[in-house]
Amino acid sequence: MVLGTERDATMINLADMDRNGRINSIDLQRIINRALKIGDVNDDGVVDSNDVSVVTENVLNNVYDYRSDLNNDGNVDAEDVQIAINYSVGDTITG
Ligand SMILES: [Ca+2]
Ligand SMILES: [Ca+2]
Ligand SMILES: [Ca+2]
Repeated sequence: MVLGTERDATMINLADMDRNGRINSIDLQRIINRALKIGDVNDDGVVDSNDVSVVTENVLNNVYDYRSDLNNDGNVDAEDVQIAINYSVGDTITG
């Protein structure tokens, strides 16, 4: 008898964020992003196109907002917009 097998399967299911049957660094990154709400610039609990808009506006208006500085390089620029897009695409966070 192997204890925890069913639970392990559930955990694997939960951790496989992109549902490709494997747990790798992409899944890990998504879990971390979700846990830390990286990319949730407007703090509404979801990472979506609204967050991309906020980052884009900050870039256009030369506003430095630490939440918009997604790569933590001290600038809010096109790179952060790209990161926001990457986080928002294909990731449906529903609470
Ligand atoms: Ca995966
Ligand atoms: Ca948001
Ligand atoms: Ca940045």
